[in-house]
Amino acid sequence: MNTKHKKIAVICFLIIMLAMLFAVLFPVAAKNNIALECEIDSFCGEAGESKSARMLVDVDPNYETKWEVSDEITHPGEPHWIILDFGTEKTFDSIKLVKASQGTEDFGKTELDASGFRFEVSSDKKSWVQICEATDDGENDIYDGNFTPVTARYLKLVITQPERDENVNINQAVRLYDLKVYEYIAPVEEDETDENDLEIDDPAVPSANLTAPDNSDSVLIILFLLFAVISAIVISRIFLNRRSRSV
Ligand SMILES: [Ca+2]
Repeated sequence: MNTKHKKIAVICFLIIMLAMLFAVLFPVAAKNNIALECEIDSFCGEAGESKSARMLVDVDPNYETKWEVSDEITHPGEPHWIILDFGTEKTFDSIKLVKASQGTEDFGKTELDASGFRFEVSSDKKSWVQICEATDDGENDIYDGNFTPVTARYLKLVITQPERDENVNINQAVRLYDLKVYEYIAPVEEDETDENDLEIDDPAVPSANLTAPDNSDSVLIILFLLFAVISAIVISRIFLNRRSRSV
């Protein structure tokens, strides 16, 4: 392999590595988790202060804290539930729920993973609209829910199957380590038409008018890739120049 081929190989390698790095970093940077700013409006119970409802939506990158509840006294025969309050109406389009087996204390215990649950939204806590539901979801240790953007103040999680075993008592303990709710950001180019569409009477009802594809992600990815190519060329030149001097 001559010097020219080595140079091309180094550039290709650096482009791939930088593109992979941006691909990992980009989704994190692009999404706003509004659950971090919410208040816990109400919940069915909690297994002590160290496993409080707040632990479901705290800053917990390594999944070290959990909300756990197994209260059969307050709601016998009824599902566990929790309601988040965003303070004002927010528009969001995806949810990420981290179950027991991904958490530090229960790591690998897939039998403890909640397998049935649903999410509902409301702006008055009287009229609720279901936005997504999971049934027999025991094989997934993390649940990713994507749906048509909804605008609402309250988000309710109802657990219908607290563990992987479908025959387990509905009041059996449920352990959930993290819940993220990602805010929907409307495309910039959607101006006058979208403003009119957003004036809906009941913001809790999913609106088909808010489903326009978001092209901003593609533009940013292209910019990142261009930056990766330029960075790779610069780095490879420095690297090869140093090698040629040393030789
Ligand atoms: Ca947590």
